[in-house]
Formats: sequence, C-alpha cells, structure tokens
Amino acid sequence: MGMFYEVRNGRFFFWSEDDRVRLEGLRPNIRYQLGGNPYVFRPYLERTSDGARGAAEQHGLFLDLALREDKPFLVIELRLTNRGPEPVYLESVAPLWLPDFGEVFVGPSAQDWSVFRNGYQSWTGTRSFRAQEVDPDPFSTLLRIGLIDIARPSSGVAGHFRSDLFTAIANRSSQEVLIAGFLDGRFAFADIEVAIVGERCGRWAATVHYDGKPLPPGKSMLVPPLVLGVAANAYEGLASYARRSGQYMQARVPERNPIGWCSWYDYFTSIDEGAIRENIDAAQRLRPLLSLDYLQIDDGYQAAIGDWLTPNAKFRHGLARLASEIRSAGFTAGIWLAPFIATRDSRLFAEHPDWFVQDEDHRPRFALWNPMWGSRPCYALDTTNAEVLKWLQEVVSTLVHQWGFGVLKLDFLYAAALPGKRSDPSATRAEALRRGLEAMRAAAGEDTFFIGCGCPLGPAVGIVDAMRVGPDVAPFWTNFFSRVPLRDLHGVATKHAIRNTLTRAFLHRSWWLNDPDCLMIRTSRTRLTEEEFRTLATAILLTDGLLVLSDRLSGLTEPEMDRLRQVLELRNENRFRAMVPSLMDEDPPSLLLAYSEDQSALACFNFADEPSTRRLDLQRWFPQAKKLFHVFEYWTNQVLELENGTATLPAIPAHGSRILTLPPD
Ligand code: 9PG
Repeated sequence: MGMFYEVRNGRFFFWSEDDRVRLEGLRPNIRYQLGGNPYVFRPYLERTSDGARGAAEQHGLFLDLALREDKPFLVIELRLTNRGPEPVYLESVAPLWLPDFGEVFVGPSAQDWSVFRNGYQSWTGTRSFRAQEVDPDPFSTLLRIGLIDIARPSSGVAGHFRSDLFTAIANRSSQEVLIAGFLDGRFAFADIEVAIVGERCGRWAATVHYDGKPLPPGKSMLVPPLVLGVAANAYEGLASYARRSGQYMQARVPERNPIGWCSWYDYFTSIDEGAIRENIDAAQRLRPLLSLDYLQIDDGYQAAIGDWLTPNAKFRHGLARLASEIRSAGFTAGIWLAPFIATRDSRLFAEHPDWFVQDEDHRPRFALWNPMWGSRPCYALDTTNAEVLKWLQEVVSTLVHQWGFGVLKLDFLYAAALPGKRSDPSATRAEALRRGLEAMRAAAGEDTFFIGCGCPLGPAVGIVDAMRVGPDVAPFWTNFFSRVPLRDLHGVATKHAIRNTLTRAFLHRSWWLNDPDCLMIRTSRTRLTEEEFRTLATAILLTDGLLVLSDRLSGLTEPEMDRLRQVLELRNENRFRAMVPSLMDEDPPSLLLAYSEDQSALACFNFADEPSTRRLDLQRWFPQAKKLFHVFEYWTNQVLELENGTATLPAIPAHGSRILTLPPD
C-alpha cells in the first residue's frame, strides 16, 4: 500500500491509497538557541519544481527538505546547514509537526484509535493504548529513573502518547494502519507524539532531541530520516520498518542464536565459585539432551559496583580461573557487568569522583539505588570523558582478552544517557551512550557476543548482538509492587517480560537478536505455575528469542527434565518467524502466529486471572487449515477437531497458553 503526498502553501499533505489515512498541514518545527536566546523556526517550505523538495532559512540556519519514495515508505529527509557566523545550539528538530489547523485522520472517529507506544529502554513496558487510556509512568522518580526517560515523562493525559523511535496508529474500523518511524536512532533520541482530543487528533509530531548540540558555522548535518507508510497490519508494517531501519543502522544480527545459562534468576546475588562450578559440571552432564553454548556469571562476583576486575571474597581464585574452567568444559564463558555505573563505596568512585555525569547542583548524577547492593546510591559515568573510555576499554580488554570471556552481558546501560553535564557538552545523550558502547566493542573485537540490558534501544543498534527487549522475568507472575507502583506495565514481573516479548517481537533479526530474558525450568523455588511456565516458554520459543536457562542445573529433577525436553523439541526443528495479529487491539496481545519451514503454529494466551475458552478461525491466518480436519495442541497433547477451519479450545487456565501446530502452507 502506498502513500501519496503534496505540498500546498508550504505545508505537507499525506494520504493513503484509499484515503483512510491522512496527515494534513504538517510543517517542520525546529527549536534552537543562538547567542543565548531561544528560537523556534517553523517554516512554510517553498516548493521546488518537482514538489519533493523545500527550503527555508532563519538566522543563517538553512533547512533543506527532500521527500522520496522507498516502497512501502515515504522518506522525509532534512538537512540543516549553519551559514551564520556563530554556532547554533539545537534543542530539537521535528521533520514533521502539526500546527493547530492541521489534521490527522486514520479512519473515522479518533475515539476508536489505538496507538502503539514503544518504550525508551529495554525494561520499559511497551504496548498499544486506546484513545481513552493514560500511559502510566512508574509511581516515583526513584522508580522512573531506571525505567523510562526522566527527561520525557508521560503527560499523564488520556489519549496523549509519546513513542520512542517508531509508532503505529490504527483505527478499529479501518483496514489501514499508519506507520511512522525514524531510520536512525543511534545518535539522538527521537519520538513520535500523538494526542487525541475528543474526536480529533490535536497533535502529531515526530521529533529528534539534540539536547543543545552545537551546529558550528559552515557545518551541515542530516537529521535522522523519517519514514511514513500505511500497512494493512500493524505488526507487518512495524516489521518492515524494523528491517529498513536495521539496514540503515548497520545492525549486527548473528546468524546463530546461542543457548545460554545465566546465574541470576535462581541464585540472584548469592553466587560463589562453588555454585558456578556445580553448574559447569551439571551443564556437561546435560549434554546429550542440551548443548549449551555459554555459561554466564551474573551479578554477585564483584567487590563493588564499578570495580569489575576485583572479585569479592566468594570468588577467591579469581575470574580468569573460572572462565578457563568454563572454557575447558567446552562452553563460552560469560560475565555480567554494569559498565556505566558505580556505587559511592566503590574504589572507582573514590579514585575518580570527577569521572561522573553531573546534575544541576554539580553533584554526581544519581543513576539508581538498588537495595540488593546495600544502602549506597549508584552514579552515572561520563562516557564523553576520554579517560573513562580508556578505563572501559581496559576493563573489557582484560575480561575478554586476558581472562577469556566471550559473552558480556552489559547492564544498566541507560545510565550513560541520563541528562546532565558532561565533559563534552557537544554530545547528545544518545551519543554519550553510543561512545561508551563503541569503546567497549572496539576493545572486545568482533567475536565477543554482547547482550545489551537496561539500554535505550537506538544507540545500541550495530553494537550489541542481542538486546533485552523487556523487563526481568521473576519466579512469580506479578506481585503488588509490579501491579501498583509499576502500573502493571514496567519492571520486574514474568507477565511484563512476556508482554514486551510479544510487542517487540518484530525487532528480532532486524536490529539484533531479541533477548526475552531467561526461562526458568524449575518447579521449586518459584511461584510460577505450570501454566505460567508454559506461557513464558511459548513466548520465548515462538518469537525465536534467545533461549537462556537460569536454574541450578545440578538439581533438575526428572519432571523438570521433561519440561526441558518439551521446550527443546519445539525449538530444535524450527526457526520461527513471529507475527502478532492483535498488537493494536489487546493488552497484552493474546495471539501469536509463528511460521517456520516445517511447521506453522498459533499460540493463544490467557492473561486473565480466570480460565477462558476461545474459538479460533485458523483459516484467517493459515490457508492450509481449510484442508485439515484436526490440529494438535502442543502442551496438552490433545487433538482438536476443525470445523470449517475453526477450532474450539477447551478452557485455558489463568495465565496459561496453548499452541496449535499445523503443517506448513
Ligand atoms: C542483576 C540483574 C540481572 C537482570 C537485569 C538487572 O532497579 N533495580 O533495582 C533493578 C535491579 C535489577 C535489575 C533491574 C533493575 O535487573 O535485568 O537480568 O542481571 O540486573 O542485578
């Protein structure tokens, strides 16, 4: 489906083939400072002969806008040139912005709209919202700092949504979905804002945030291109956006999706050398059934947050030895670190108090307080400081080249992008983070597998191999904390992790490998029910996400081994490509389609707290269902009859899921 455009009276008009989607009267909107004064520049672009270009000028700041078609998208490209004698300090550049008299139209009644709101970082809850809903930020500043962008909080107003980098806007009664997104999120944060006021869309803006970055005299720069398109299906539209932007940003997408083990979700910080050894042995014994690629030591080995090369008393023989034991057993050794933060009681902080981002009061920028790490706060490192980058490279180089770690789980990465004063004021917050990541990649070399975590998405594309796309799983479904202060959306809860696994599935293999977080196989030391375990496994496997186990492997019982066998059976034969058909209609989405060469599957989730039955018209998604008389249900081993391609699922228990498997088309 194509998108058409026109420039009239200096304003842009876009519409779809059957006119269900329209954006009318848009203009660029640029905010900057010059000589200490703030200005806005909202030009009516004069069109050139082909209609696809426009130019304007204010204070020597030249803007050149070009529109081109790159099917199925229209690409809007802005170039800014400073022809004045002084630097222009850019606050924000919106390639497209809607003044009051403009209009956005996605089918009739705006009240029937649904807006996909992508979150800022790995852990930010991501979902679609209906026009009447409020996007709820975590309850307190203390919680917000590690989950959303504190510089861009939610407005808290019903119908007002701000989505990081990309969005989809759908209307119930329309077959067309508007897709909008920036092709490049590496060097500046950007978002798309939509406000639905009554029956209308009162605001639409696609904005790049430059955080006061100077554009020196005589210099010119390209603003991240914005793409607009219409799709019949939001998921497919977002998936083609993800492919296009992934290519643009030169994403790293390893061909092989490794299987790992991580110490966190059974031991938490209570790990020691003995525990790691026990798991090395157990992982070897697992071999005929499962060949793990890597064993990763998580949080708990370090003397302090920030002192990554100094192990604590529980790791007396050091990490090099443990890494070599992991390698001798035939696995890649992995290690966790939070490279951009340090606690007040670390040696790093004591020795280099000047290496940190500063807040408004010239104090080190507070980055988080984690009760698991004691009473001291953590601060954010200034990754625009050359000495900090050198130190980061030493840490990574030691871990990788001297001690032999081949997998690095890099956590709490958002800290490098927190607002504040840095030694290089010309870097945007995204650039600061990117420089820290680039330094680590350069030190590690190309063969080290990076897993990003707690990370704003754009700046990590092309650097990490895998990226956590949701909050932490936990040995429980939800709890009071995740339901109330975290708004049943953000932060630690298996339910929240599963939601993001589904809502961000289209990024997989376009921006990186998606890491949906660990699968816990165990049946004890967990409050997850059998049904909840299956739901987690279903989401991880059918989206082809990274499969990482996180149990004491030595203690796995026979029923737990059966669970593992069942999970591996589903994975081994397939590399699934996922599709979430109800992305815009439900939260969390209850359906997941998965296609592979030898099998198709339809998963149905019951996120409700009581059992529910479902009738599923399989023909809608699988033409082959027409010729079938029955389908198999994977978890219960039942055979279900098909009537005209429709299956009736017996009641799915609370938080449970079912997988119907079909032959490929
Ligand atoms: C280790 C863990 C695991 C996990 C990561 C990350 O805000 N907080 O206090 C907070 C604590 C832990 C956390 C996220 C937030 O989890 O996602 O896989 O590595 O760190 O500490």
